[in-house]
Amino acid sequence: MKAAEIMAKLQAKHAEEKEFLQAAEEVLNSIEEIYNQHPEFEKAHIVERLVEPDRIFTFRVAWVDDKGEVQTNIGYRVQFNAAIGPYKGGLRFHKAVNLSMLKFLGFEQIFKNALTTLPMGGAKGGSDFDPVGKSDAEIMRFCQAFMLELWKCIGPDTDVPAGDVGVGGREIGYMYGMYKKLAREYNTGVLTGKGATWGGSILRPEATGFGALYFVENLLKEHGKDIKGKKVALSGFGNVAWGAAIKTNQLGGKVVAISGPDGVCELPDGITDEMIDYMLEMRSSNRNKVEDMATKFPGKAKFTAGKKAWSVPCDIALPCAFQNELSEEDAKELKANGCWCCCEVSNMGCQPGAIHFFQTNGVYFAPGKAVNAGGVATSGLEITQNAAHLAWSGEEVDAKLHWIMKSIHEQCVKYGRKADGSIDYVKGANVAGFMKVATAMLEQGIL
Ligand code: 2IT
Repeated sequence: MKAAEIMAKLQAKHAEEKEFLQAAEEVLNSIEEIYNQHPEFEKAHIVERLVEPDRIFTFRVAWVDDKGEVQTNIGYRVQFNAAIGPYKGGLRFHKAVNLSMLKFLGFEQIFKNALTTLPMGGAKGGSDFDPVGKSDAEIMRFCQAFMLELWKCIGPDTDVPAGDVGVGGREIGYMYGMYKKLAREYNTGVLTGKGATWGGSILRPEATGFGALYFVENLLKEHGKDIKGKKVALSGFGNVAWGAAIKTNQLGGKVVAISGPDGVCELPDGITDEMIDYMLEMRSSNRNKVEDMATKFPGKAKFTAGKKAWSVPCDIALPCAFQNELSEEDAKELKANGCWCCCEVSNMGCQPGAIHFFQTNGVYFAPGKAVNAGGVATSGLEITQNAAHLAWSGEEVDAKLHWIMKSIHEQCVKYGRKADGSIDYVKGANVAGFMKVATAMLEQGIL
């Protein structure tokens, strides 16, 4: 196969789907070499089948806001690939959600889930519902209306959604309640990210951020370095940045920045436990303003409107917010200010030009599908606990998460080691994930 030819066909077919095409191009370029060493892949048209989702559900979601007015949104579930297990992946509620965004996220999820070592296929869903400024009652009504359609598409052995941007424990609770009401089935394994008293795994809320820092630890160790005393710039202030901030502090790093759509908060003395707790309040307020941190902690957090976290000098940059949030210009600014490591925690957080710049200018770079896989991996552990009707201790979950992140790092090294000894983590993650899924597809016939 020629990656460029397949991409040209995809571009012609799905010209509007920019994010999906970007995600597909990165994977196809990475796997081209190994693919062509396996004529059986070519014969079975593995790649041509892999880039088309198994099925896509779209549906109308109508609900009534606090003023009594009717609102209409679109809901989606993209079931991308189930070669290695039931569909698994989050739900995103954000005003910019469209099919391209969910296809890119579902496609990434296939390879990420394969890297976790657990048997989970790839999926993603969500809605163009905008949580900003919504009351708790509006969030509940929207989640219930969304589940009125989604419940028929999912199930503990078919498709298990979880949270993503705009969907946290509160939203999962409202959706789970409605699922039980509609399906009259009480199997907790239908959604992950549940509350710890009703089937949720301990550490699932922290898992994406914790797992990311365990990956960073492995990467630094591989290069004879460690995180102690290093300055870490985080973007966002949501669930992922929150977990990353806690673990950075625990490992002896210093969080020097968090950010939001409104600007950046510089943290000259690092982030305290109180400030970390306040991140949760900022998120649940649905105001979407990082400036609130500076208002609450004057002197400790310095807010600058319109600037990104990447303007703050750091050793390690961790994008934790949204796709394409770090541009080539940002990468150059980071490097000029002394940054020498960037690990994507958000999905596809870096633009292709930024990745290229990092890789060709001596900045260690690792992609989201490896770095942030601890989140979905712990969702997988939640499914296991639900299936066995038991709950593991925090120590047990954390030990498994450690092992999984170490194993993901090893897979990246195995498939990403270059002739000069350096490691291409993008190639490593894509090839490792792809080989597992492609082999499963091959063994299961033409479908
Ligand atoms: O992007 C992701 O991996 C997630 N949003 C978590 C998905 C999950 O099923 O836990």
